[in-house]
Amino acid sequence: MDRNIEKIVQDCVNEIQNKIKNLTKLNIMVIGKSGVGKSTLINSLFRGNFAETGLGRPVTKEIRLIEKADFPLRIYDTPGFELSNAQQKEVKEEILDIIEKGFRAQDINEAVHCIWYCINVNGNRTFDESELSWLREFTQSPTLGAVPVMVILTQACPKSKGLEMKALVEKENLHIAKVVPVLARDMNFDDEYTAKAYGLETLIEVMSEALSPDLQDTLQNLQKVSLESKKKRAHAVVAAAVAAAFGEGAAPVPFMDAFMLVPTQISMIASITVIFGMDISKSLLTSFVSSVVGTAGATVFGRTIASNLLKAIPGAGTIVGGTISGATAGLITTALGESYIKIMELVYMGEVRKEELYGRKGKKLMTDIFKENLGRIKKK
Ligand SMILES: Nc1nc2c(ncn2[C@@H]2O[C@H](COP(=O)(O)OP(=O)(O)O)[C@@H](O)[C@H]2O)c(=O)[nH]1
Ligand SMILES: [Mg+2]
Repeated sequence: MDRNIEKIVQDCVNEIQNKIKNLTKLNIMVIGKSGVGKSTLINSLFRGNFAETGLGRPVTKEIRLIEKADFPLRIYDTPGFELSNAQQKEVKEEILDIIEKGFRAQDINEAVHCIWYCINVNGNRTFDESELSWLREFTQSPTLGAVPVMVILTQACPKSKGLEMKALVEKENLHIAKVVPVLARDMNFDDEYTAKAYGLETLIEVMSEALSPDLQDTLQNLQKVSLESKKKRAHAVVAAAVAAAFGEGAAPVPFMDAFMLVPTQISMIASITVIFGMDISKSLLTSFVSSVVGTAGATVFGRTIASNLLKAIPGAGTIVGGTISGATAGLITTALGESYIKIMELVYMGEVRKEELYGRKGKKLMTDIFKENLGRIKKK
């Protein structure tokens, strides 16, 4: 195998591991009576069957922390919350205490990033007044600061009832970010009727809007319900990579030195991999890199960019004076990033098995996708 390709792939693998290791941990405080569907929600939303990995360790009398080594999610769970008067007070104090400690740590990995207050819709004719009054009091605590509170209406079926309850909560004008009705898993009724799960994608959108930029990659890495949300983030990564390296006023890239492009592109590929939250093997990356590099005999990542590749892009011109313009390098990088997103999408959707991408047919598919993306740029 080409030594150059081998090195690029190894750098890519290292960069992916590095980015995963350095993902900011997302800390969610999940509050709600036992049985409302907190664990089910977490497992439906995030990869890794996280909430099944045990009860977590007690951090206070009522609150447990679920965490897993090398996993960028930590859940503060209130598994035994029953809303008796004494317990209500106690849980509130404990939650505020944990939030306060998080602030004091001055470390984003220790802060509580958002709060889910879960209320069960199923079987509720109206609200348990004590639940609303708890929430009212809780959301007025100054300690809460800017930590967003989301009210999640769990097991919200039928949908109409979920919406009814949503309107009721919203009427309260509480200090909360959003009310989101969800049905985390399909629900069967007497084998005659199945209510389909819904609302999870909306919850991811709401989370994405509420969380700081530092947590966006983490959120996407963890969530397994919204392809659209992953793609949106991945497109943004491509645009940012291109703008940073080859944006307006970027110097021409010395042609013989076009490997200057490599770190930018490797970092971009690694970020997209992290966003999709899948295990991507060295074989797949090798296959991808070599199929892209092989296109029109060009080394997109490498030292040279063949002139016939440049011909595919109007205005790119030929290689004059030993440089290619920053804009051209940007266009190629865009095509590269968008192609990789497309491949991740196919694997994510199960339309292509990873193993299928290692062989000749897989390489051909990836080459075609890359050419198609270059062609799309040509049209613009
Ligand atoms: N079909 C279906 N069952 C759910 C849903 N949410 C919760 N359940 C069921 O309700 C029960 C309690 O849920 P669980 O997640 O353990 O509640 P927790 O005590 O709040 O963590 C379990 O039997 C779940 O299977 C849902 O969205 N759909
Ligand atoms: Mg639970």
